Amino acid sequence: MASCWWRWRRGCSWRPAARSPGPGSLGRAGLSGLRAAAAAAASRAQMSYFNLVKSLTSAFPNMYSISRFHHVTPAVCCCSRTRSGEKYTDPFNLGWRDLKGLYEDIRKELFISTTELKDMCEYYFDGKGKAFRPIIVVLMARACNIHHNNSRNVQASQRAIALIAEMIHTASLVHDDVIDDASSRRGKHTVNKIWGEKKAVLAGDLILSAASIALARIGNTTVVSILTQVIEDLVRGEFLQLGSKENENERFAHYLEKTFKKTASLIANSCKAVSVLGCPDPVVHEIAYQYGKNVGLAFQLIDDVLDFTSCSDRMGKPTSADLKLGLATGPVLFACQQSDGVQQTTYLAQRYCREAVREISKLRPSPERDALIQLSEIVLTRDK
Ligand code: GRG
Repeated sequence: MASCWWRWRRGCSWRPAARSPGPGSLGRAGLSGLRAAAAAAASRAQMSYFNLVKSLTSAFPNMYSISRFHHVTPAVCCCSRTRSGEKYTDPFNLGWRDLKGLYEDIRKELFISTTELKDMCEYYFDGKGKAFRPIIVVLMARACNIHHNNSRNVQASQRAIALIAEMIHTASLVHDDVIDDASSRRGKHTVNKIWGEKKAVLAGDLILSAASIALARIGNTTVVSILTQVIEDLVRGEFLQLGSKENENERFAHYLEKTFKKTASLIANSCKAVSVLGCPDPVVHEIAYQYGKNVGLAFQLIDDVLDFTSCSDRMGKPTSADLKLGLATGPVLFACQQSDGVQQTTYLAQRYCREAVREISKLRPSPERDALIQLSEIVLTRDK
């Protein structure tokens, strides 16, 4: 396996790819919580397989097919080989060429004179995040540009989308930590813990407004409406998370809708935005969107698995957090109607990644397209 950009950046180790994770491989911190929650949930009600199918297919008739769920084919994505025939490329190295100065440029966008507010808004733009979203965005931009007219350059407006995506993401993290009363993120105290909730909300607002100004400056109304949809989705996703479904049948659909809105929408729509800027073909826009959506869903499913299987030190934030907040994520929801929630959630993430690979493979071969394929494997094997 090629060197992973975020192991390279942050010195983290790989989780073994979940080729056939037996029950023994899951017994790490937080699993006892999973089992307890799963047992409690299972004793409350047994969601039948049929009802699960019904609830999922009715909520997302076009997005989700039950045949993707409970699938025990143990293969990860078929993405360990380069498809363009060119040298095996590391997604981070390739993407980072267009992202040099990313955080300095974001700090310029923030342009705040008040010292305290400036410190709060710049707090997470310290280079310690994975920059997962900007990397995907610039790789997608290049892949689409090459597909369209063999152009090897990322346009300034496309690079701006990478910055904007990271700013929207960060603003939502600041707000999310207030809602969850979280005390640590990325291995340090949260903004709300240091400056208090009220100021944290305002800092999140300011980052979001700076992102909106940068978006307006691009001057493309289609792109503006694509990315403002993300902001609506983030809020609606967070709102969905505040509620729960009494009806067991609706719980999984509710979880997947929340997952799309909270995490996948930003990745899907940022990918779509750069494709619109780089290529006039709506078919390409849909490929970019579908790739981002599927990778985003897989990313969040693995995030939910890591909440059970990883430890706080590695994640840089508290683990088992979802259970403590009373949130039933994939591992618990699957465990309600069969034994192995973590494994089934991982399989589901694999299915989404395979779909992402299928979509992006429709573009003309390029190192950037291969890097996006590789990135989907990194999503599955990341350990933080
Ligand atoms: C629009 C400002 C605004 C708020 C909307 C609070 C809220 C309402 C939305 C929250 C959305 C949210 C925080 C989703 C979590 C997504 C997620 C998986 C975050 C973790 O991403 P990583 O692992 O984090 O990429 P790093 O720290 O590496 O950036």
